[in-house]
Amino acid sequence: MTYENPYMNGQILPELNILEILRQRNPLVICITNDVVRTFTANGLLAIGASPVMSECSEDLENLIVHASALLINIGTLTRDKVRYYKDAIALAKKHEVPIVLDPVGCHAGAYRLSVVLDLIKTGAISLLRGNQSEIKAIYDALSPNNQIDTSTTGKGVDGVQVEDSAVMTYRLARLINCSVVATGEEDYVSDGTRIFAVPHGHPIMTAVTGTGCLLGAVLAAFFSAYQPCKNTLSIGEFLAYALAYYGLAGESAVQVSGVKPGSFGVAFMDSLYTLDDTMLVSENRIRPIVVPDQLQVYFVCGTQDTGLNKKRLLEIVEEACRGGVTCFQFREKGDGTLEGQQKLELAQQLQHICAKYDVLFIVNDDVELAVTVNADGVHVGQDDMCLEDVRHLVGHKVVGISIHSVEELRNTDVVYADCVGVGPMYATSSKPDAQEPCGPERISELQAKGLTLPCVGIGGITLDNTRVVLLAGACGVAVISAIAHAEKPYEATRQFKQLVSNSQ
Ligand code: TZP
Ligand code: MG
Repeated sequence: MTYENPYMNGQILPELNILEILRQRNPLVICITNDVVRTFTANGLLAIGASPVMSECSEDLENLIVHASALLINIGTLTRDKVRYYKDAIALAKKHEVPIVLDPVGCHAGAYRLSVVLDLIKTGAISLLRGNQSEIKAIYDALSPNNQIDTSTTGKGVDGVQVEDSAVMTYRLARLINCSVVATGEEDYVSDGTRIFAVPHGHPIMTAVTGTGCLLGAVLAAFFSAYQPCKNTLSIGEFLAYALAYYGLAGESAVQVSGVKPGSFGVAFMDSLYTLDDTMLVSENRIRPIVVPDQLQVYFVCGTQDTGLNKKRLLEIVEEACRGGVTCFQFREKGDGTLEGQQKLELAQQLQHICAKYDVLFIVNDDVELAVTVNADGVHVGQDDMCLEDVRHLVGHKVVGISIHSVEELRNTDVVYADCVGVGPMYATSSKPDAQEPCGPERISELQAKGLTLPCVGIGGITLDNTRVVLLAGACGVAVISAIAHAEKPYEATRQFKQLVSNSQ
């Protein structure tokens, strides 16, 4: 295997046994799928250790659904009768709390297909939407007509949307329809509406064997049954990223046996799905965490030092801020009288719970151990804290943020281990007693001119009045403490920040 993930070299890898759990559970996956791929899908599910059942009518499904771990709906060979059946199936799965994976095959190619897919999504019962990037784009464009990802500059059609665009689109669609989204292509993207991960797709020969995309939908459905035991270590997004990594790796190892020959590959692929194990999945480590600008639009930072050491008030403010539309929250508990140990941990969990409810990224300041213990979405460190390489090794695929104040600091920072940057203080601030001299928004442009490409936020003395200037200087969002924490109405203040940042992009 030649793939190198620059983020992760030498990482201390978690002990995961996803494939073992999956195989032990032998989940029953009910497949309502297309005429072309039935056999391939059934064999593929058997190879990964799942149990396939193809079902073709509601009466039959009603009996089967009670035993099911997941339901796959793949609209590949659509007929008018089937649409009725899909809807019945969704209602049944919903009633029995069975996760549903929808594969919107070809919905970018025909208006009728697209309308059917949109109807099924509208039920609000889909747990995961899995399509290729063109299909995902068609759905995104249909649901978000004023917010299309601009591909005109890339000179490519729908099959060639830019990498970054696909990640953004996957994230936005997941939030829009409130379910996880997987967009496959040369690189696959997955988002649960909070986190985003990129995973290499495997080998190009996979696209020459019909059914490999459709089987992936079924495989992802099977993986749902293994999530519950992993949920304290992995977010659903990261868990699904492991499923994609497994599938891609199986493709790569199969080619080594079969060579680039579609017929032999199909057979070798089944064998690889069957034999690949957790040790290989974890050690090959194909997963790359991604942070996109959208996630940093309004970044609220707070701890009890900002609420007169009042824990209850902090929880209220964070809930208001989440409701008002912050995209990211950083728990920064620092200074005289602030909480430590068990009390800090419990507060972190309460805050995390609030953030999860609103799909807001939950980041812990400085305390890498706490971030790992509570399984936060990420950690943010300063120049004087633990070095970035060590942070990355400890937190795996979590978001890693770093504070950078100057070009000199940028030179001394191993940015390859970070996902996003806080630049500041932009202006004078009373929230950080040891803050350096304000550097002004120009510092962001300066750092970018010196090669900083990671998404960054301006922090320090941010108000509604200076937000635009900070964005114009190159920030994709603003990080604030007092302008929200000390606002008379934190909800209203957040809404105003959100509106301002959204309108400026
Ligand atoms: N880092 C640089 S300035 C700052 C931090 C944590 C404080 C920002 O607080 P405020 O109230 O938004 O100025
Ligand atoms: Mg720090």
